[in-house]
Amino acid sequence: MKRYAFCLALSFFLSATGVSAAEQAEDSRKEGEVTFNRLLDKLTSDYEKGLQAPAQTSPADPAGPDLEDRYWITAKAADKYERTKLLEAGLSIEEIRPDSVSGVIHKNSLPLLSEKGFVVESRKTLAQYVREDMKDFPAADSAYSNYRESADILKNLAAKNQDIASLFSLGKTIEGREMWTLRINTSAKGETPSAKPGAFYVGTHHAREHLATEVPLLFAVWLMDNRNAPEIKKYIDTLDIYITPMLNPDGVEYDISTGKYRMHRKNARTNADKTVGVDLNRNYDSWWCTAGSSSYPGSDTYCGTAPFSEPETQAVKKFVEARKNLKTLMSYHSFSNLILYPWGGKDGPVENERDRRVFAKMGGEMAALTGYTPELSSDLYVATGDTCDWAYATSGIFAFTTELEGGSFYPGSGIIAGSVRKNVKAAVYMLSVSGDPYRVLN
Ligand code: 0X9
Ligand code: ZN
Repeated sequence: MKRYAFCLALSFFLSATGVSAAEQAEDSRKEGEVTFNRLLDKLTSDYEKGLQAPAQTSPADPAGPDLEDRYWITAKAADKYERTKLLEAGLSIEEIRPDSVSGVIHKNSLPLLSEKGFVVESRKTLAQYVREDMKDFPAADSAYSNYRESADILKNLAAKNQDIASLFSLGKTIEGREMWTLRINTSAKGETPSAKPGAFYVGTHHAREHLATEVPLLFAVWLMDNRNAPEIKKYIDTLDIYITPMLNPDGVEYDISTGKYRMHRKNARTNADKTVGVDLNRNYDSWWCTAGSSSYPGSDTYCGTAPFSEPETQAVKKFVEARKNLKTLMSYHSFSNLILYPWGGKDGPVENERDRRVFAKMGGEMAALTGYTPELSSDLYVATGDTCDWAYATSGIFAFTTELEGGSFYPGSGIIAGSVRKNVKAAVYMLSVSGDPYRVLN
């Protein structure tokens, strides 16, 4: 089928029958069973409860000294080159405007900014930022899944769909948590290899980007709900699908464990200087620890002591290298409404002309389905050591980063349902091309 015709069919399916097909099937489900629409309903009602409970949404005390040591700053930056330099100075860039950016920086890195001539327009400690700017706090965000809840949903899906789904772990984190992965394949189970073309969805490299767990997790639920719909069944029958909603469970739990958000981005590694965490999206072996990455352990963009020094990135390496059948990868982050594709660590697109066209085409289609903007990663800023550059460079995988919406790390649970619905469409599109991504050029 021609791409255009396929997209029309897909969007008709999702809007007219697809997403709502689960609603129609809902009545026949047993009470207590986890389904996509029940989860979305719960999210909506939890959000409403949260809004009605001022004690839960009103500002709380900051989470301790950790938030006093780091700043939310706005600095002048006119282009991607200046943004890259700011990343190298240890700023994690979270908001980009035409001539400035905002993000998080450790107090020890602030002198470096002035040494390098950067103009800091405003700054406040994260404790102040939490008090003044955050819309929500963990109690009111109970709709988001913590480690145990996300694991329970995946276990439930695997148990209820044993003929096509299985659960395994990519490996253990530093604190011994599992990186649970739902595999959907009609013949192979667990870690057994498969010759079918593969698609890999991975969430939450960055701890505080909690929406990036919900999207792949609820996509897994949606897929299982719709497993018998012909438009979906054909992908389930022919592909090898992997969904790891929470790659960084230690970081996630560290971020929420005090009952107040800690704005933690990295994993839970205790560094030599006692600071916490390595930026997992700077730890892959792709021009490691050069542009857009910091070698200062306290920095939010700290690259670690070596490429793949961390169990989480090691696990992805082992997983990807053992599966030559993988064709596509989606890594979920938040919050800039973007669909990004390589290169990210080098200033320019991938060299192979055919691949470049596939990236642009797939990025454009997924952007149209989500309402996000497609962009070459390095046009945002050059940052080395990310997942997608590595996956494409070493295995030729068409690897994308989705920067979900939200406008903040903690946009509240009201954002989840809408974000999941639009990203399910893009995720299904990725399935539709995973058989042979080069077909998008026909
Ligand atoms: O900087 C990152 O790791 C990602 N943004 S986030 O705000 N979620 O931290 C974007 C990665 C895009 N990749 C490159 N530009 N290399
Ligand atoms: Zn991120």
